[in-house]
Amino acid sequence: TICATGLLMTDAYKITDKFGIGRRYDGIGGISGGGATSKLLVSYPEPQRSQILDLLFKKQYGAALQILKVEIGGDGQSSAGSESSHMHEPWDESYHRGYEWWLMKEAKKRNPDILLSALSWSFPGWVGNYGSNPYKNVSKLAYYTVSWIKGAKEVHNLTIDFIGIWNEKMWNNDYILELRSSLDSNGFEKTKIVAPDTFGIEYTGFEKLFENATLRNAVYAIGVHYPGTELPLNMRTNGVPLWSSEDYSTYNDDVGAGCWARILNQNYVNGNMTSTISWNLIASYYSALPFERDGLMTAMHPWSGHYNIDNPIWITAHTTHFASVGWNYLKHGKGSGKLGAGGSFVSLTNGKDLTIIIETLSHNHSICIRPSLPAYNVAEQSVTFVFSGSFSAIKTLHLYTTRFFFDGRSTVPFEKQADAIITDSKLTLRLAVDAVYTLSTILSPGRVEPKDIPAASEFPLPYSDNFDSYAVDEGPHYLAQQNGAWEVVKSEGESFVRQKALNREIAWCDQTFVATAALIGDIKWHDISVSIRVRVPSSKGANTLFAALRSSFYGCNEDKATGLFLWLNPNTTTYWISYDIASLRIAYIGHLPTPFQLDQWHTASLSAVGSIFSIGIDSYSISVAVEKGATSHGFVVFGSQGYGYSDWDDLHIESGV
Ligand code: 147
Repeated sequence: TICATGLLMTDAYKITDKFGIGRRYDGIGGISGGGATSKLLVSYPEPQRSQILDLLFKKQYGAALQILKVEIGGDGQSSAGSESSHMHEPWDESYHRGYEWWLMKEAKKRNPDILLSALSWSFPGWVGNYGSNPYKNVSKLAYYTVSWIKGAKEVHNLTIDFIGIWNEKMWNNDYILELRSSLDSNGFEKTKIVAPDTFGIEYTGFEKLFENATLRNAVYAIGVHYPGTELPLNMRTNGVPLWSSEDYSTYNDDVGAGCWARILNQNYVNGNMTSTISWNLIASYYSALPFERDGLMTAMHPWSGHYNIDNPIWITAHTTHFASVGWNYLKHGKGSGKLGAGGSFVSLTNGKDLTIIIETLSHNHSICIRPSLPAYNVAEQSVTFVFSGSFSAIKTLHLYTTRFFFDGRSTVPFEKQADAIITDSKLTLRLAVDAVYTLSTILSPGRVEPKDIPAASEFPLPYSDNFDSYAVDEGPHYLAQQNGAWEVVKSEGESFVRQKALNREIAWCDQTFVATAALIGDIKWHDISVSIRVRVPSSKGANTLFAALRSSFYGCNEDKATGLFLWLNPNTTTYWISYDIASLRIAYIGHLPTPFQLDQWHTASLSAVGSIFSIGIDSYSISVAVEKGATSHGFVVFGSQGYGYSDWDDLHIESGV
């Protein structure tokens, strides 16, 4: 508000605990998974990999996250890939698959207080008796989930603090009760249930569950997704802790950082939510997969070590460097609320220390992926904070600022300023538009970041992997499984990668089409050659295999994948070439001189140069002219139609011929 004189009007805001304090602060977190969002991170070289982990987890350094939420892999596609289940089948159990165990341990090394949370997106088929409903036998599902929590403890010495039900699908009251009692009887009384992890209208009605005391006691917090900072009144007032257990999912430029700043404050101010968790933790998947760069920072060039410290990292620091889990918010009107000329502020305290976080993000500079953001205005303003209660004696507060400009000037994130001086228990600050301010009795070093981050480079060609350098169950570098579970197997002196899912999973994606697939490389590849050895075991083998070049559209859109596909049918001579994964557009059908034998390694080669696609199977080869309209560039991909084992070894990729 600007007075007639041109001076800014000053609005006053109380900062006090005199009339009690607000809700308990449960922390800011990031999600690894849902799905495969950290796939490329694990392949980073040192020292970059440790630098990135420090930026995410180390206390008072970068984002200094307080919660790490991971996917419990279910072998099915869950956004940017699939993550391996700890039990592909009830008899195929391992706690050495994927990278979430590794990530949780790295997070704990950097912050022993970080809280761990876990949630399933898909489930292996057996959990639901090979149907599509995981709640068919709730004790089976509880056994599956509690086995994972037990594995975390017994194999990795990780304590899981929070566990969810099923990401963005309907919850089930019987299962919630079964899970609670199974956790308790297995010694996990302290593992708390957060539910239902659904969004929009879907969680309406969940609060009714709290009319039942047993259910109410089984659940620690209501976790909602993408609430747009608002919750229905009956949820806001029923006293149960409220979390935005998945939020953000926005391209991590400065508008994304603005989104994150606005929701971190306003999830509490408007919705009484006391924890916000970012999907995702780090954008560490190929940029051509869905939801490019929707993480707090970006690390998608492991071959070069290049990464980006995006500003959502420093926006997180504005809160996490200055408040711990277990602190309390100050009440609305007593230290938290909206500002007169737009924007918001929250205060957090442990009874002695005080932190105030202010954001003045304008509408167009803080739009998130969802839901749509109603119009509002923000203007430059002057604010006066009036301190009383436990805070009346505070004389100075450390000050940290982030100013976004959106006019070509670059953002200076999380910068330490001169301390703010409180006079007569009052502090007046002039607030710019599109800025974040932290005032705190706690001191932080401010922004300190690694120097000399290597430049980005293209995926290195030629590229070979004989899969000999991995441990059993490990997922090979850069090979991004999209459906099924692609793991290193060692048998009879050989080391190779096997697709291990045998049955259709209880899917998270809506698609009904089913193919296992793993991709590697660069969406820009057009003239490219690949050779790989492939074998289908006679026991539990897949029915139809494919290898493809120039292939695009994965994630939940795998059914729409296009490219140049070679298909092989074990035990027959028939092969075919298609322009899509669904084989709707067939280019050629041919016959091998001898049937493609089971239990034998065969060499498949594919090469695309200009409009000529050449394929070879062992000593047989043929070339076809690629039709107009076929996809001109994309990844190298392998897989099978339907489920069953397929073995892959000696991958070699080079450009051109
Ligand atoms: C969420 C998923 O839980 C994440 O795994 C990831 O896919 C994320 C990407 O934005 O989205 O799923 C949602 C899908 C659709 C909506 C909300 C969440 N929606 O339409 O509101």
